[in-house]
Amino acid sequence: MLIFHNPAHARHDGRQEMYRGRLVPCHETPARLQHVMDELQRRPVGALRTPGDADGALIRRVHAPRYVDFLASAWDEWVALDPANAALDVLPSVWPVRGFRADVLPANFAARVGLFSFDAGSPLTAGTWEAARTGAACAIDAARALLPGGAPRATMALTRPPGHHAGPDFFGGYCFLNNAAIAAQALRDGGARRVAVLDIDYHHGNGTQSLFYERSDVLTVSIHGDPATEYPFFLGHADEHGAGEGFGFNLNLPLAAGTDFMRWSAALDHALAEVRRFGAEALVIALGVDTFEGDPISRFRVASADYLKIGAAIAALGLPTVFTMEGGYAVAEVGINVVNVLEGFGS
Ligand code: SP5
Ligand code: ZN
Repeated sequence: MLIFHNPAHARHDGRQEMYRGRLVPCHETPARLQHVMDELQRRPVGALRTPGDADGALIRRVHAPRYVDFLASAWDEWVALDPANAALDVLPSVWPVRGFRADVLPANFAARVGLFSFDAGSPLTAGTWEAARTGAACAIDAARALLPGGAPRATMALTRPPGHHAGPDFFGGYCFLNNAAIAAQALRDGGARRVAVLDIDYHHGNGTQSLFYERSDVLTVSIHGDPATEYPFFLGHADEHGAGEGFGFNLNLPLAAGTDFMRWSAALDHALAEVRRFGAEALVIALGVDTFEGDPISRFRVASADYLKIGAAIAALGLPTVFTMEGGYAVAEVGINVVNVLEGFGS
């Protein structure tokens, strides 16, 4: 296992997210990744690498260029509005919902923050762009390291902020650039004819689904809390099968809050069978460990030891595999749970 870790991750350090009328401390913190790094010191299941420069052209084929430009300049624009803003994070407060126009780029900064986002839980900070861009570099390098001939079998983009909620031109759900989608596209570009993205984060991978919804070359599968009650609420239902060319190439497996490992792993078996049936030549796992029974914002009941079995079940597909780091907010256990998946997968 080759693990590309993001040396700039801690530069993304949000203060607060909006929750039930209050600003509360962010769940998505630098300490999460530090715990994974610490656990990798104790259990060196892979070799650590830092990424090279991000391939900006690839990022701009996955995400809309005007969105990427916005992310790159947002912090400087924010501080230019008022130097006192440097002590605050950027959070959106107005969005173009149904019937509003998204084609006209507003001159107003707050309007552009809303145009390019979908929740008020994902603060953009001084180092967000650097952290996100370096994370995308981890995803690209992790994908490209797999390509020539399939050794190593697996790689990981060990990064934050996470990525799977970020869509073609929006951030949200703590995500800014969709690392799993960028890895999948890099695998396609490198010659894998069919790539599957399997998202096992507690939350539906809405960004990844949207990015590939009309494509048949990338199968997207997500196992997640039922959006009827769970974030991100507005996508992730079982009747979303893909559109146009992509019809039949999206699979959602929503599960009720409270689901235990026995029922969760039945969904995993279903998902893995679909990946096999699709004929994937490479696999991306959007790895969130917020399915953990102790997660403070999620409601599945997966235990730490179960993550070993999850890794082994994924490995049994026998595919070149890129893992990307997504959610998981029981900070002290995030390292154990992530490294359990990698250890279960084997080298
Ligand atoms: C990558 C990822 O896992 N993103 C998840 C984003 C979830 N955002 C909404 C979280 C709602 C927080 N609820 C706070 C409960 C405090 N007790
Ligand atoms: Zn999640």
